[in-house]
Amino acid sequence: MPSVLGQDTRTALVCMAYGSPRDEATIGQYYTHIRGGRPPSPEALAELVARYRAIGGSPLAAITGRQAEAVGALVGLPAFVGMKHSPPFVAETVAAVCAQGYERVIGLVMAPHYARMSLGAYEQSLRQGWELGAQPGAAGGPGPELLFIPGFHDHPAFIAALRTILAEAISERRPDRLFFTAHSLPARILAEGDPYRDQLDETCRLLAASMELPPWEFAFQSRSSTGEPWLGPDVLEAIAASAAERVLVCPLGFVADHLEILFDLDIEAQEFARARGIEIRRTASFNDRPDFVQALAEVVRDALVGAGARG
Ligand code: FEC
Repeated sequence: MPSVLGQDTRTALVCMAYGSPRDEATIGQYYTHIRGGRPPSPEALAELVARYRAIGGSPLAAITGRQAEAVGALVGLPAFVGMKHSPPFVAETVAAVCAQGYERVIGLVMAPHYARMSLGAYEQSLRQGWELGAQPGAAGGPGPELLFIPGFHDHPAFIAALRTILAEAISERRPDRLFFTAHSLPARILAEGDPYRDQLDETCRLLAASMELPPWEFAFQSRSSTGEPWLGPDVLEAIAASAAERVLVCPLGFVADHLEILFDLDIEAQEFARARGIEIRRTASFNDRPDFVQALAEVVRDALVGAGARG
């Protein structure tokens, strides 16, 4: 594939994703990291182990690696991977990249929508790693410039890629109701003025404005039990309330196959639907589809052009 930027040897691309346990033995460690260092109860851990077992382990790490490699090749930048909750951790990756003498490090999260708890936390880890790796003397210079991409929920190339996977699923069999979904978060983020909910609405609005859709609504999925209210409506409750018989779910908050897709939608939602005589299908995950990789390349290119214009 031709590079959209030409070869740039001074800039490195760090692609970031949620992370997943390497094997069953590391699920406890991973879960503890997600919970900010607090180990889960034995019951909660057993329940998570059962979910990973049901999907045969998560493909997320392998897919993120392929996405990073493909975007890097397209934009002509060396690409590295850093994970939020499992090795290689974002901060460690960035520290190592900074110490290699690059003049600029660009951080791209494999998640379209900005929430302080999600993209904001990736940015923090990125900055921690940058501060470690850009210490005077680490690379013999002042350290690289850091450029963080705060999502791509309204980027025209991302909207176009979504349009393609939706058109594919709708033409295969027209649903009588379409549900857009994204990961739920604690409801308190709304009072804190977090942009997450508005960005999700904006993605749906842009899609609806650019193609003819079946009747649709937005719902959240994959909420955790943390003892506080999470954003709703939950997708399963919304599906049941809709009385639809043929449902299509488009999880537009996610860009790869992982536990929240392969278990929450493909196993849990399917069982829920079967018990009620509802047919549920979902749109294909982007993974390393060429149209999505092309969209990510455009996101990176635009960020570099914007940084050039500002600098
Ligand atoms: O396939 C895999 O191995 C990883 C699947 C996975 C993805 C993912 C994405 C997001 N999460 C987000 C927020 C939270 C908050 C909590 C939370 C908890 C979990 C648990 C697992 C898990 N998440 Fe996740 N998330 C994935 C997996 N997530 C496993 C722990 C068990 C459970 O609660 O189900 C609650 C933390 C707490 O307990 O304190 C909050 C957000 C995303 C989407 C953005 C992104 O990808 O970074 C937001 C994939």
